[in-house]
Amino acid sequence: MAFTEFRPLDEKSLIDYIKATPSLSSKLGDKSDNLTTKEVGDGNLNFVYIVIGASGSVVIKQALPYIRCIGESWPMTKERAYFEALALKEHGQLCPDHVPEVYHFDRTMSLIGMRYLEPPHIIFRKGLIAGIEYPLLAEHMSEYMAKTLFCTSLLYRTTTEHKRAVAEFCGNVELCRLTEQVVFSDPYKISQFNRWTSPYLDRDAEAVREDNILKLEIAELKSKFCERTQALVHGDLHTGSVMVTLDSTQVIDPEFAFYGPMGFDIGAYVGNLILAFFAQDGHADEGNDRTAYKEWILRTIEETWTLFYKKFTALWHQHKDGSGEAYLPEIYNKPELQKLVQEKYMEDLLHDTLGFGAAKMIRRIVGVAHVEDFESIKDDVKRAACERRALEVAKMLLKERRNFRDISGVVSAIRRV
Ligand code: ADP
Ligand code: SR1
Ligand code: MG
Repeated sequence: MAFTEFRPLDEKSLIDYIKATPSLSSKLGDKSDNLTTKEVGDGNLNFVYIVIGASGSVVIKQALPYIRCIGESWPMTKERAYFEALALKEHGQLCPDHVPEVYHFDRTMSLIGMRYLEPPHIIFRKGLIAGIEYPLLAEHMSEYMAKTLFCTSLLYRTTTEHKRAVAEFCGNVELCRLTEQVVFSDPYKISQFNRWTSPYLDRDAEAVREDNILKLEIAELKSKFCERTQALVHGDLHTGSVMVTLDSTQVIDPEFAFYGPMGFDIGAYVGNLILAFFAQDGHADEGNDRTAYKEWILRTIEETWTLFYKKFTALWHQHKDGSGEAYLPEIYNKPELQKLVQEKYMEDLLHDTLGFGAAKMIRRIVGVAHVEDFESIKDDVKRAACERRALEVAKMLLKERRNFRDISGVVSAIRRV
């Protein structure tokens, strides 16, 4: 069977596709008649199949021309698969230990074949709900963010290389526009897509829509999101985009990738950890009050930023005489000036991280797409109480982010709520 034009696959036609595609069939062993396939997509947008053969496995991800969790009434370009494959390859080259290998990409079919992250890998968000500690996670995530963000920025690249890459990823405009809508616009106005734990949070949602200072701040962040091409960001780096075991951390799902502010990625990740922190009281029971786990989450936030800072500035130091054109060595050659420049850069980045992180928290409480951390709390009253505390912290971080000088101050502020 030829696949010369786009068609949505199912568990059966997928087998024909694999048999006709050597880069996939070669991963699965000889007896390609004995393949098992299972659709496991629990994300918001796409279809994901696990395929197991006699001596290997692959994951096949296909984008259909709409948003899966809403349905065909919300069309969305299937070209998102192209940008996901491009970002997986680019980030995978920079940080192969933490990005699954791409085996195959078919632009016509909007289809990616990649490494199957086999059990015991689970989605990190599910681990957070279950209360599992991951000892290497901060080390791994800080490495992923430091390498991918530093090496795609002007601290490492020439302006010519950078502009060419920016131009390519400008093509992912529809996914960026989706984020503009659901993160920076809808939560601040009446929208048919918004929802929240009603009636308990009705007043809270209304307060977001009536808060002028919040609107001032979110406008500034939206402008940065749309206008700043600082690095190739993942674009959707929440805890559902990370798969983990106790010793492996893998970042999946960069279909929202584009050249944007670094703080959008770090903020998405940290913001989702803060959401997980506030959800813990809803998961507590007689056997486990989750106090120790909440401390682990706070420690993870602090270690992630601290290690990221260390690794990012180490890369900067290592490449200070390289081809990056942001701070030319002829001008910034004095150690005291380099220190000044780095401190300013990293402080601005912390403020962006807090701002974007807060925006990502707010959208998950009063916007269209919610998180399992809260959704799995069955008691509405309990869930609303957890969500309200998270919302209050997010509003504070968004408005007061410039007053924080380091991550320990942020963690203390979260603990005080
Ligand atoms: P979406 O783009 O719809 O958000 P995701 O990329 O997040 O889709 O994938 C949806 C689900 O499929 C994940 O939550 C995970 O359970 C599973 N999955 C995705 N990629 C892999 C992979 N490489 N290995 C194993 N499971 C995967
Ligand atoms: C309709 S919004 C769906 C959301 O899911 C994705 O993971 C992105 O976060 C997007 O905003
Ligand atoms: Mg996803």
